[in-house]
Amino acid sequence: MHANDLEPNTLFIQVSGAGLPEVDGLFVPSTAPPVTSESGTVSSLGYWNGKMAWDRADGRGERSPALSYSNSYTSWRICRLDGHLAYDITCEDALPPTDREWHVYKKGVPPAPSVVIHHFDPREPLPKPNVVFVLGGPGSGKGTMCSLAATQLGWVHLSTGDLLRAERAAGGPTAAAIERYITAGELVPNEITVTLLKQAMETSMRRTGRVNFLLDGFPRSLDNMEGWYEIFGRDAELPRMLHFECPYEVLEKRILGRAKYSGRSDDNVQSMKLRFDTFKAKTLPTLELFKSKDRVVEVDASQSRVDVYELVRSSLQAYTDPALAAQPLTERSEMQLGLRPYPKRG
Ligand code: UP5
Ligand code: MG
Repeated sequence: MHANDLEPNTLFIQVSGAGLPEVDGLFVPSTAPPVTSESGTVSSLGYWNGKMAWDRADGRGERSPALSYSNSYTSWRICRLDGHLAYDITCEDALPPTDREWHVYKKGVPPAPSVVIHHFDPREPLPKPNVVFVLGGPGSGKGTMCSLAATQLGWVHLSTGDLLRAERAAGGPTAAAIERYITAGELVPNEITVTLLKQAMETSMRRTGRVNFLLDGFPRSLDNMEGWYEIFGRDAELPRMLHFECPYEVLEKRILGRAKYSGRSDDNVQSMKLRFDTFKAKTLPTLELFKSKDRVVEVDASQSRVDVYELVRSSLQAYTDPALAAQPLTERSEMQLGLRPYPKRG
């Protein structure tokens, strides 16, 4: 590939836990001038040996780039402050691996470091996300449609219900409380939900660089909305909302259909009724607020999945990357849309 075809290197890398202060730290896109490497490859700005490369952010390293790829050894390498190699990992990955252990170079016993790639400079505040709230009764298809928009259109799907269930499964100090509220079909207190949501949005933006968010099942109450304002400020533009409208009988039928495989403690007739009551009492006032500010797109969610998805796709179109929108449906998306059967379980 010609050097001019390379995308600019805009990534940041955080190395931590090496136990070597001369290795741990933040690495920024390399500013080393173009030069011919040991394998004869001419580098370009931010690159070394045809792959992205980084310098230490504190400028204290002897070698530039300090984190780069070696063609001769087909390995990624991290230097110590004195310029000697500290860690390496043999592979041809385009970016330094973040999911495997790095080897201590030649000798020594320090632990493998944790390597995290950031899409925004971690020293700067994050950019403003572009948020669309997705509300609708239990079983209205929020999860299904948001998941399709994530796979097909590149939106980040965050379901507050899923975040709460993951937190419950992690068994932290709030797990028991979350379990009580969910099974009773009631709303989990704001401090828990809004904190999880904020963390998930930040982590996702840093790790993926994506700023288009579908927040599935939020805000479920005016109280949730207060929590939102506390994080994003009252002056920020009110997000838009997709409202999935669907009669109760259809919702009940879908939830009971899903109960056969979902394993959810609230997928039963009794919890379903309580969830729907909570939706009417707590969530509909939020919807009214958004309607009064003209921020709602109504989606008739009782239609077929294909028709509902078409409405969702067109409402998100203005903010969707056209190249992603033009992709054919994946097999999984076809299954989610009911266009292809799910594989039989063995
Ligand atoms: N299906 C989907 N679309 C279909 C269509 N068009 N035609 C035919 N079938 C369709 O869909 C449900 C089922 O219907 C699936 O089998 C699907 O294949 C089929 P799904 O996409 O799962 O619907 P969804 O709207 O996501 O339903 P869900 O049950 O997840 O909605 P809830 O709002 O009840 O659940 P959530 O996970 O958001 O919240 C659970 C609990 O967490 C809440 O009750 C509450 O206790 C707590 N919570 C909070 O306290 N605060 C929060 O902010 C969020 C949650
Ligand atoms: Mg859901």
